Amino acid sequence: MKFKMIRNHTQRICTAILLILGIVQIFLACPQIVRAAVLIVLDGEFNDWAGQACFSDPAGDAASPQTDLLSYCFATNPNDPIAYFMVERKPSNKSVEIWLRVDVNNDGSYQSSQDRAIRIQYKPQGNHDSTTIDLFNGTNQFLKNLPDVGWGESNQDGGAKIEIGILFTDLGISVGQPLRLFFQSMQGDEPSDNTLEVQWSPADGLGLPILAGLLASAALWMSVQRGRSRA
Ligand SMILES: [Ca+2]
Ligand SMILES: [Ca+2]
Ligand SMILES: [Ca+2]
Repeated sequence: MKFKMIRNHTQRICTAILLILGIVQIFLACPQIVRAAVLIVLDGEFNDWAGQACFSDPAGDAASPQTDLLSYCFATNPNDPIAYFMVERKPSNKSVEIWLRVDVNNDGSYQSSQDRAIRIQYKPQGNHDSTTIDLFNGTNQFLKNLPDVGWGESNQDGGAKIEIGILFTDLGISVGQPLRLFFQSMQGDEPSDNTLEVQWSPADGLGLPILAGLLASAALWMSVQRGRSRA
């Protein structure tokens, strides 16, 4: 009888260990679940956007080549309360005004005071860029200038791509909050090119805290099994 109890106890411990090892193996086999393959860095280099959520926009649907948007992406880094965005237009050495419009309260309108609009005045230069980024709310009220939150390609690099990072607090959102967004280029005072609207819940993704949570659950399960075996 005692031998059977010891055998059952050993089997439960082995099962729990296998469960923990299985969870670890799943995360090791899928490193993108644990962390982004590459962290987004605001540095004017755009290889970090490979594999992130990106959407294309048709070429030739704008009022001018320099306002013709071609793609946009969005991402977050683990444990980093910043929403990162990349927008690409046709290569050009001309300046362009692009708006990132965010439906913060996710009600299908971009015109309430909770909503946000980020104005990107992108001016590519010879070997650098001079870009100004300002924050407005949905009623077109200026909130503040956002210094050092964006980096665009220089003319030498094509003058096409810009990456920006906006603090969750500046967007007025909390982690995981669903919102809608789209990019819009301007030709003078008139919209030239609108991208498709997407819905997104900026979050840290499945990071180490979730892995730790799963391991804790496995440990708790093992502890409960131990308790049952003693009863
Ligand atoms: Ca970058
Ligand atoms: Ca376009
Ligand atoms: Ca809204």
